[in-house]
Amino acid sequence: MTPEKNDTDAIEQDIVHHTITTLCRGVYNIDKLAMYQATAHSVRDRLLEDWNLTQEALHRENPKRCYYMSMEFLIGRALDNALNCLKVKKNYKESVDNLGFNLEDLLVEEKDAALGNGGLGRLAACYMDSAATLDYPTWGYGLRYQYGIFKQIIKDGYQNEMPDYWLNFDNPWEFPRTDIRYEVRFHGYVATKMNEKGESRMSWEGGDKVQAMAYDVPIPGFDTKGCGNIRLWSSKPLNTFDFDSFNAGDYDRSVSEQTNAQNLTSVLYPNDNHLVGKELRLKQEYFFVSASLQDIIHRFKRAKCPWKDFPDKVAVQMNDTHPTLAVPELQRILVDVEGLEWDDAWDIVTRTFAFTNHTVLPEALECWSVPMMEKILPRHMQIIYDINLFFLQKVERDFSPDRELLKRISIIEETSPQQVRMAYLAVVGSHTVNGVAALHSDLIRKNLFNDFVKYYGPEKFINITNGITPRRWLYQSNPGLRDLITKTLGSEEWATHLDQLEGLKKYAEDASFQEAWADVKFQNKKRLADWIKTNMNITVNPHALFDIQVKRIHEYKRQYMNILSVIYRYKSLKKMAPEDLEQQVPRVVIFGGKAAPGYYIAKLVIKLINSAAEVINNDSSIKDMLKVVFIPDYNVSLAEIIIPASDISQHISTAGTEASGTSNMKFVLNGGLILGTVDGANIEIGEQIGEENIFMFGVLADAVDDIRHNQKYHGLFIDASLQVVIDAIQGGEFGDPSIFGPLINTLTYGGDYYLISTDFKSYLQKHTEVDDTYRDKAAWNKKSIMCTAGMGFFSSDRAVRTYAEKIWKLKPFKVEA
Ligand code: CJB
Repeated sequence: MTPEKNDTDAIEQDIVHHTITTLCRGVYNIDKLAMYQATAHSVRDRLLEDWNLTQEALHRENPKRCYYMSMEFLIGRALDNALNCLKVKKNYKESVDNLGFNLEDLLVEEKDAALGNGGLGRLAACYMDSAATLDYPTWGYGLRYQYGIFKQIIKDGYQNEMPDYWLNFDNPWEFPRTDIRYEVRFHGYVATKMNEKGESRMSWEGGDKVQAMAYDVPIPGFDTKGCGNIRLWSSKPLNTFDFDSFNAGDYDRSVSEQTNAQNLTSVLYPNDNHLVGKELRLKQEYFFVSASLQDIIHRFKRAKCPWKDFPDKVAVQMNDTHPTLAVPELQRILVDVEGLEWDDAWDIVTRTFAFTNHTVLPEALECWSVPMMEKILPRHMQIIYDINLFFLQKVERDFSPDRELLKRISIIEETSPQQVRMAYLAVVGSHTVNGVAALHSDLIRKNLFNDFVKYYGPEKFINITNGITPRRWLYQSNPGLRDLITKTLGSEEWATHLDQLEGLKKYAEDASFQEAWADVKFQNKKRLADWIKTNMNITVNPHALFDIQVKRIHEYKRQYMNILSVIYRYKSLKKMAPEDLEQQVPRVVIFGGKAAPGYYIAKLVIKLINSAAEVINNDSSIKDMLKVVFIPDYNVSLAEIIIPASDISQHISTAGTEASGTSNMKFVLNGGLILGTVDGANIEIGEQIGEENIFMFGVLADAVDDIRHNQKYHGLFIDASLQVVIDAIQGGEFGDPSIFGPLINTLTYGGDYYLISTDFKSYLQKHTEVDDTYRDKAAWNKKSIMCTAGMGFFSSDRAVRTYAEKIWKLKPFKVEA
């Protein structure tokens, strides 16, 4: 693209051209959606030039590449990001303006690509952004769900789920690759066959086949000609139509294959940190790894390198255990299809894969029943048994013959029926395993993978603390702060060198800088307050302290504890004399997040928040000192409005349960303070920004087991403050108390597994400290500046660079114009 191509006149012409040709519309009869589409198509033309340039160069030079396999990519909207990356936003704004539209109005017409549940999927999207920006030859592989995460609707305070029809309109950000298709088999049987060399080999035969078709999603790098790619697979029927059934009048059957095949990639499983052992999910996982590996191998074979060089050309990162079937699948291809010896094949496999663990929660660890695996993937089950046998033999021979140890470390769990422990398979099949924050990596070394650490040695188990892309999470979502930082530091280089934010520290006590800083925050709070007014008809005061907790609703994340503390605050405000009430710091407590549709307790938490909000927001006696808002359908685009508006955000998981958290990083990057437990990446955030700038409370991870044990045998201690709240709920102050019975029971009769009663008092104390600090505006502003200034470490650029250097052994591959 020549520079003139990005002149405003040329851009206008392009948009008009796409209106007439791509959309087949007259320019004088065009609404916002169509204008968005025409604009998006013209931006994509520019992006595609970079995409082609990059992919052609990669094809030509054939450097080592990394493939990031993830069942989830929570990308969000693409247009604004592309405009920023290509550095054409200013001109587009002007061109769109000349055509009678406002660019900001068009941006919101785009539907989020919401192919993920929460942190894990969003992390994958941030990593793709950084890999492209840093010119690492990295592709994502995933599934093209027709329905992403459900749309959350709140009705009478309860969560209702609606399908996410994200592909209803044309999607300019994906390219169907009708020529890139692979067959994927399920079921069938295993036979013995002679290969070309006359050796006897196992062969997976029969069964049903579906086709995987590729869709490419370009991932622009920021300020580089390089453009990355996420290749998503969509299932298609192999034979589209059964004419025999059709002719025999059996119309349903004639299209049944088509329907079955398409169903495979229809919908994203809406569970976060929770395994659902469904057959369709297992099929999705295999479909995904089979298609991806066929594609990777096809590309590898073009260069005619020997198989032993495969790990020098290919690194595969498994994003959690969801892609772990790739381990037995590559082994199967190498041994059964390519005729390699088992040990040679296994050497290649274990030099290729690496595995990221994202959770220690037992309910989230994938285990597949052996009978189900045998039915759907009979050859893989045999291979997994063999991998396990050879592994256990080695452990016994080289390390310890202890039966108990061998039982503990076995990939197969001897339950009835037997289960395949996917995390163990991933460890055994990978050269490197990483956790996602320092504490989390320590915990997996000490607990989940302890036997493996002893056997393999500690080097195999490393930590790479998560990161977030500063492009989406500051540059794009917080233009006010972006411009202030750029003006202060003298350039925008910080967007790709986030450590440069350090340069803000010297202005932390500068009164006029503080004023400018605080004004940006106020404008962002106003933007959110306006959104809440327009969309929810609730009035909130932007001068109040904005206290935000947005994330998946889960017992371990303790939104329940948050709403209990809000009720406590409400009860306290109600008791106050008018002159005391006036002295309080007004608060707006904002919640957002989806609960898995089958997660009953999490859905009750949503109901309690909404019921409490209803009472509190309509109680004039507390003089607007407290407002509660549950923002429905929390997603990436809403996060971009919500996060820059926080004074305080809450990350209050029971110590040891949140692997890292990444929204904590986003809030702090945007100058929001944190109220958090000593968990996940909160700890490292405190170290980076200074412990005096973070509000931490609660028990430590290594105390949790003992406390649970004590609670079990000696009962709970319910503090008076917590009892006030329980009494209020049970007394019907927030509606029919029987509704909340099961929720209260998780505390009183359920043993309080997440230690709310233990942490409640210190949590309330921290809230008071937050209020007191907020009264001193200069002190607060200084902390806020120090927050942003200390966040350089949490750029996903740092994280991806570490993966590339320590795990993938990958070098940047710079594309020249
Ligand atoms: N995580 O979002 C998910 N889903 C899972 O099934 C397991 C873990 C989250 O991954 C994030 C990225 O590493 C972490 O920051 C977060 O703590 C973890 O819950």
